[in-house]
Amino acid sequence: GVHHAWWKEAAVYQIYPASFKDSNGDGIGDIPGINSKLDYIKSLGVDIVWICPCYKSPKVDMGYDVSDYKDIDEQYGTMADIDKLIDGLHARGMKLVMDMVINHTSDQHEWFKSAVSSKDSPYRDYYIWKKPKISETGEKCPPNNWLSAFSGSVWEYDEKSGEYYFHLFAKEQPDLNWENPKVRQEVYDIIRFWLNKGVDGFRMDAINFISKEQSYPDAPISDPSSKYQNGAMYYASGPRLHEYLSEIGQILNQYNAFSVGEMAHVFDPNEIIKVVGFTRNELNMIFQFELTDIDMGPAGKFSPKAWTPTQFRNIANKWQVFMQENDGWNALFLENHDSGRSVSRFVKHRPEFRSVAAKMLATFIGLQSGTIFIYQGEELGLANMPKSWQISRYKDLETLNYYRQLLHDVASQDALDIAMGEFQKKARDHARLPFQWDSSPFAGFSTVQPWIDVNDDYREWNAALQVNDPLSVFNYWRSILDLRQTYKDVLVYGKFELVATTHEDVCAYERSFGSQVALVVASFSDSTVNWTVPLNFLKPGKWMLSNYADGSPLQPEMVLRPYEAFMYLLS
Ligand code: TEU
Ligand code: CA
Repeated sequence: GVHHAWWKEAAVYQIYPASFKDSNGDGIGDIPGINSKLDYIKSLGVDIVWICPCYKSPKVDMGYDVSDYKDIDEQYGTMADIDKLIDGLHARGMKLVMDMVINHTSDQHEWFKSAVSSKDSPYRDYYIWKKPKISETGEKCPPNNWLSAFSGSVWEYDEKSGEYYFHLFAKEQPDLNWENPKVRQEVYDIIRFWLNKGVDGFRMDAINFISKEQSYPDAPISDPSSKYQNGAMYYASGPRLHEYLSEIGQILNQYNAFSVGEMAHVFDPNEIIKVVGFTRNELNMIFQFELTDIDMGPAGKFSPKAWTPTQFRNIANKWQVFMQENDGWNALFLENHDSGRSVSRFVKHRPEFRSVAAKMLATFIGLQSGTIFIYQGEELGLANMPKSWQISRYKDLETLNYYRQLLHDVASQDALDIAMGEFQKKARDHARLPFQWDSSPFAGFSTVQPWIDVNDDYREWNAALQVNDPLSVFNYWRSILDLRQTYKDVLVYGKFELVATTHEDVCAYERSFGSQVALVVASFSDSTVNWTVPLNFLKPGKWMLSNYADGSPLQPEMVLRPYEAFMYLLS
């Protein structure tokens, strides 16, 4: 049978500190703000809170560029505020998970400042340095052709030493050299520091990138229109990844800590199971992005791709079956701080169905096998910024660098329009708009204009309206988390099996444990569809959940309403 573990039964709530709640009227969310909302978080029924980075940082990448791992950025608060957060969560029976950003540091970290000051610095080797490649015409070129996640080369030239340093993300985020055992000891020391403080575990940022192929070969040309190419095959699951993860896993095990790794650009299940296999002792689970990358084309995040609900459910099915057959574990999510909102991405834009569609997506993802992650505002069905918002209202460097690159390449108006259409779906800013607490000015997030604009719809879509409305998206998510706790055997540990459907827009699956069977149905269609229920489900059952006030009774031939979703418990 499936191994039991406390972290398999948990539901996680992700907080983006800058955008959750501002306590001191500077327009930026902060830790005291989070501390003032713990009862709200508890009322949703989650067990773990994961906060995005709030360490000292120049915030070129919103805190994913850390300049001091053992201190809190003053914009977000103090160490005492973090202690309060830990205590406040523990007092309510919840845990705190912090974001560990250890693939790279900020260029303002003391290590890098020293490393860049001289080739003889004891910290030089904490980072990755290479001599230029000399072109046929005698010019200095980057050592290879890899593309950075935020556009341009992964190599930045340092005049002083005549060498390049390596950065997978922004040039202000130099990658650490994990080949250096001293770097690993420093990182492990940071991990222990936070565990000793009482933190319960980590979300490990970009963790699969820590081991690079040491020959740094050129990547094959996958995008002929670009000067730089995707080199993921040489760093996304590098030669020493599992050695390093085992070292980390050992520390985490000593503390019985929670771990979820971010593992982008890897889709091979045989690579992923090495990280999350139950007996491997590397990480509890990872975020893999095959499902949520479904609308991304071959040229990267902002290249378009058409997709169908059938493909969507088949990808989900693939990972469900794989993990249960190989003793692994899934991290279930549709949103995070790096993407657009699920109601604006995975269903059509039909404002009249926004609430049912948000609940349908919650049903689809929330009752699968795995640990469920909810991103702040997802529990309210929050949506992307309106399409009428111009590029000048976007803030994130990923979008802006991409846009500038297009302008620099003198892209056609068509190409710019296509890019804008993709930003409207997938830009990271959508998820980073201020949390919508109530209908007061600035959505109750702050008393002043926040660092990023509040979405236009905050008077109709906010927490205050939803917490007391039994039919709200918020209370629907509550029911899902509640069902997962009440029916742990079947909904946490039970078997997953896709149910064959006669309609391409319908996703149906069953979870089962012994004679207990849960049937979950989710329609991705914005019109009514006919669905023939397989015979084996036509037995006495208990209706448990529906996103329409009058849940449909199970019958041989069903007419599912737009985005209808429900769960039945059969026995
Ligand atoms: O993201 C890592 C990552 O792989 C990115 O390519 C991510 O997929 C991209 O942001 C998608 O738009 C992590 C963090 O989640 C992200 O916020 C950071 O910017 C990044 O690491 C660098 O630390
Ligand atoms: Ca503040």
